[in-house]
Amino acid sequence: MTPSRNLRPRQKRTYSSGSWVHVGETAQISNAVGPSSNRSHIRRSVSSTPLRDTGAASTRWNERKPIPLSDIVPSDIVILILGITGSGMSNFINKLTGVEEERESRQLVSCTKDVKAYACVRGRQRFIFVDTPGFNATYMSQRAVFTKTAEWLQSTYQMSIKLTGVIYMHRITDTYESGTAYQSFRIFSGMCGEKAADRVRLVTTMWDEEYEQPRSLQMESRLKTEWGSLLNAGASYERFYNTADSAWQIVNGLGYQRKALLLQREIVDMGKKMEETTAGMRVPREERKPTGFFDLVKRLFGF
Ligand SMILES: Nc1nc2c(ncn2[C@@H]2O[C@H](COP(=O)(O)OP(=O)(O)OP(=O)(O)O)[C@@H](O)[C@H]2O)c(=O)[nH]1
Ligand SMILES: [Mg+2]
Repeated sequence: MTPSRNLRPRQKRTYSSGSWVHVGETAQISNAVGPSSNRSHIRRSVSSTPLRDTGAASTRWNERKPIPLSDIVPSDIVILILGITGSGMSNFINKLTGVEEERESRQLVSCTKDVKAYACVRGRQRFIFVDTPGFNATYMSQRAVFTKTAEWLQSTYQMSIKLTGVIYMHRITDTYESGTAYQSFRIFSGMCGEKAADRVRLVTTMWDEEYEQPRSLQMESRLKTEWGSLLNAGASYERFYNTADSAWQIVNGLGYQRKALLLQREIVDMGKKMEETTAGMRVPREERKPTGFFDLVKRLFGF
């Protein structure tokens, strides 16, 4: 992340979005979605047909709280969101749910520090959006971010929960030269594998500010080349326009199908250690991360 990252004041807004669900309150919304203690799941045929957009549901709980892993059930549509710090992962979930994540303050450093799942109901379907720390998080090494994400993926797969989508975000205004973007994408594609590529959406953000700017179009075509391996395997590329409709269009396009990622199969089915997996072998060896204020200033301003 560069210090010039565009940080805008957060405003409470009402979006066309799904409703929030608190743990234990899910049963009040629909019989189709129940808490782990009452797992009467929706039975539906698995298909890749895009979801029909059922429109907005009013926000019932104007608060955003993560739900525990144990509350996720196989009938949920689970979507994991990955990317580099500041690419817009949390903001994307804000737009889907209509509720802003709690944030200590406007910061130059990365905000999301853990893998956190948020539940939201739209129509009669419960969606779980999983926010993650950026691959180049300020206080965490790439290995630590990878390990946290891999542990979450391992646990959910062991609970028979498969992902409907994996969204990888990149700001169209960011450069690709830093090496971080290249490395992060390599780790990401190693996590997904070719067999699950059709579950992947490669999303560029900031199009509300950059619409049809020549430099963005140039970056877009560069990214499509950089991301060619996954796109050729069946992943799709999408633009995000920073609205609820744009976010839901991307999510609905994923349909209902669920698949295991390569990383999950490698760890759970093949018994590999995390560092022996395709993605794990692409994670650089542990580097020291800034721990104190002076470390952080040095990192941000390069002295
Ligand atoms: N205009 C605009 N701003 C965006 C967009 N995506 C993200 N932002 C802003 O960019 C900043 C960083 O976005 P976040 O969603 O918090 O970043 P993140 O990917 O979660 O990264 P972490 O800080 O590591 O958690 C916030 O101020 C967002 O409001 C977008 O598509 N358009
Ligand atoms: Mg975040």
